[in-house]
Parts: sequence; C-alpha cells; structure tokens
Amino acid sequence: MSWTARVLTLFPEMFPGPLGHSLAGRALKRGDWALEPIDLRYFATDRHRSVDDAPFGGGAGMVMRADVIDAALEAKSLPDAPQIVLTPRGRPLTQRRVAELAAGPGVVLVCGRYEGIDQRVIEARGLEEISIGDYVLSGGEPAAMVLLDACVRLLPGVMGAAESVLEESFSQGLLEYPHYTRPALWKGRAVPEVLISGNHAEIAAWRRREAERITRERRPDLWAAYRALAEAAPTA
Ligand code: 6GU
Repeated sequence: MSWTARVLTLFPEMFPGPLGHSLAGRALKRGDWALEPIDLRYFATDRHRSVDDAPFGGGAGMVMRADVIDAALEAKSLPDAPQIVLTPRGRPLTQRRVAELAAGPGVVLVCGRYEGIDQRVIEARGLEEISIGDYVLSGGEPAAMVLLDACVRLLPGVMGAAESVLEESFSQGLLEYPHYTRPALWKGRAVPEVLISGNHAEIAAWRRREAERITRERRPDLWAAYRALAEAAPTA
C-alpha cells in the first residue's frame, strides 16, 4: 500500500488541485502516493443533508456537526494513520511533524470551516489540530494541500537526487542562502565572486554565513533556536 491521504471535506472537487501538478502530481500519477477526497455531506443523515448548525451560546457562523464528522471518520480511518483537523487554532505545522507524517502510512485530514468543528468529536476521536500559520483561511482545504505537498516531497523516490532533503538549510534550522544562475552579470548586478571561484569550502562557508544572516534578520525565533542548538552541539 502506498502512502495514502484521505481528505474529508465539503469541497471534494477542490482536489487534487495544485497537488495534481509538478512534483506531487507526477508522484500521484506514478502511484508513489494516493489521494482520496471524501465528501463529508455523504455522511449527513437528516433530510436536508445538513453538515453544520448554529453554535450553542450564539455568535456568528456555523459549526460542523460532531455526528457527521464522527460517521465519516468511522468509515474512512486508515490503519495507524493520524487523524488531523486543519484549523487556525491548531498547533503550528513544523518540518519535524511533516517528516514524521511522511514516515508513516498516511494521514486522514478533516478540512474544517473557519468557525470550527464541534469540540466533542475532536475529543472523542483524539483528533490532532494543526494550523499552517498565523492568518485566517476561509476553509481548511488549502491548508490540507500545503500539508500534503510538504509530506509528499519527502516520500521515497519522489524528490530527485538534485534536491537533497538533508542538505536543505531549513532542516538545519536556517533559512535558505541566496541563489544565482546565468548570466553572471545581469542589469549591472554581478554574481558574488566566491560562487565562481571553484573553491567549494569557501562557497560552503559563504552560504552558511548568508543563511545565518538572513535567519537572524527575518526570524529571530528560528535564530534563537539555532543558536541554542549550536551551543549544545558546536559541530552542527
Ligand atoms: Cl489549517 N485552516 C484555516 N481555515 N485557516 C488557517 C489554517 C487552517 N492555518 C492557518 N490559517
């Protein structure tokens, strides 16, 4: 069985969307992973096929019904696969969690609408809540696509030898250093001399310095974590 993503959503027609293109799309066509969008409305039981209702306590928006999500998860679980709700109130998605998910059998994703899902089904099923960042999307579907793209590129055989996952600066806790390609001079801007020197040790050192500078400037949070790690293991 290949790595499988079951996506429970009110908008199954949104998939594969961007996941049908480029690296993830080619991997999908090869069978390196499988994508199964599942229409949550199929699991509605009342005459009107309702999947959401007004919140107890009042307030704006609608809440997804516990019974509908529960029935969908009962029917569509995958053995040993984590069950995840995409929601802006979740724990932030990290490359570490992405790598763990990619190393497992797959994922079952529930795409929430912004107002949310009845808390009782989250607790009853032990659902993991994940967010992809500090901004609000109108639904969890684009977030599910982001999570899946990040996982799929780590699956065995998906990424070419050209892009080594281990050498990615992000997996070392830094942002990427700047990249350049031909021409060597463009609109009066030259490529940094060291990159055409042929001195691989100097190139590696320059890239490390630039990655560190950019991380320090843009992401004090990542920089602090990186420094703390360097303190504990100075060769990293
Ligand atoms: Cl996972 N869902 C929604 N609706 N908005 C988000 C998000 C998820 N992550 C960040 N914003």
